[in-house]
Amino acid sequence: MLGAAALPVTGLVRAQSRPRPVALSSANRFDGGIHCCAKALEVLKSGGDTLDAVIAGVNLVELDPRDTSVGYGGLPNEDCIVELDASCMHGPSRRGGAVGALRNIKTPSRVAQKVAFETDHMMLVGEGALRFAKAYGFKEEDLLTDESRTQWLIWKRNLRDKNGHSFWESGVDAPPAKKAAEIQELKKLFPQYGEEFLEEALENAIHPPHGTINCIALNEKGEMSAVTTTSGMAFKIPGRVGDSPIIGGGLWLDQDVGGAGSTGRGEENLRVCGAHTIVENMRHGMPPREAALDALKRVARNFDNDEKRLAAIDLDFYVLRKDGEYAGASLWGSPPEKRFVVATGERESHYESSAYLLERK
Ligand code: SD4
Repeated sequence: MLGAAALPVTGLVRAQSRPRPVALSSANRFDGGIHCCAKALEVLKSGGDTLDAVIAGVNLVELDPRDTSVGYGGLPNEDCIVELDASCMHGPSRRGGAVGALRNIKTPSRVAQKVAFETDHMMLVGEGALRFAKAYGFKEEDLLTDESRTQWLIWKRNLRDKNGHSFWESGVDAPPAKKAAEIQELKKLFPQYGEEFLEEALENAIHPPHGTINCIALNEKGEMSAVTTTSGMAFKIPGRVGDSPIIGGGLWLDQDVGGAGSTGRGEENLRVCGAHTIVENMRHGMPPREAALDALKRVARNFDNDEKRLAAIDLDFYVLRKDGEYAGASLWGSPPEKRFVVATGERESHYESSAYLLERK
């Protein structure tokens, strides 16, 4: 128990008493994190395994087409194909599994769980991951929705050459469209969508969004597990994987210490090996909040602490220590306020504010 011995004294005191069950996750739109943690806690309370708990939680979000950053309905790559990434770690067995660039399967977290427990490997990608999933009976399905396909089309129409031209518009000599004119144009082209959706799609075309869900759980026996699942960066190069399926990057869990996971720009997280760094920080005595803020400081350092360059980046960590202490921490604070979700034996699924390193002026 090297890690536990390195925990601060307060952590040790709590760790020795019976820990309360805790489920922690990213917030996600449409209260995705709230539903995820409620489900995970329900499984924990009924005596289910911690990995089954977190996976049951994130499955709700993977299957919800409204969350365009995870699973079914996730925004596609630049070829208009949805490619999903997921990883999981199971504390008691110390096993882990991951899939990258997996197509046509709505629940990549479940495939990652199969990789962890049914193979001698840690990670399967692309075509091989799909064949593996099908061998285990996962159904191949189209992961695009009308909404995600339309968002891709609006992104495609906004790609231009140096002269402001796109083949995806009529009129060779059409001038670059102004945003207001573009919305009117889009309203004509997609009359089935409201202005709010089209405004969002246009914004997403200019600043491709990110999302992802990470969930970490602790049961009353002190066992822990964690999962991260995502459709990755919108309109990415086919085959691109971010941090979510990289064990140690978008997810890390050490049964002796705790777990951490991330959402946000995976490339920057990978450059600091975020989740692993945070757990190691806790092993050496940092509380969850400080452990995550330290990892974020390393991200800032990679940009010479230049806030102008960092302004283009978002990165968020979620941390749960073995004794039940937890934190969320983001590179940037408000606005909008950064939140995470937690559910415990004492309090149902609710939002809490994340700590942050930098504040937008
Ligand atoms: C990734 N962290 O693939 C994930 C999802 C994301 O911008 O937010 N991408 O990097």
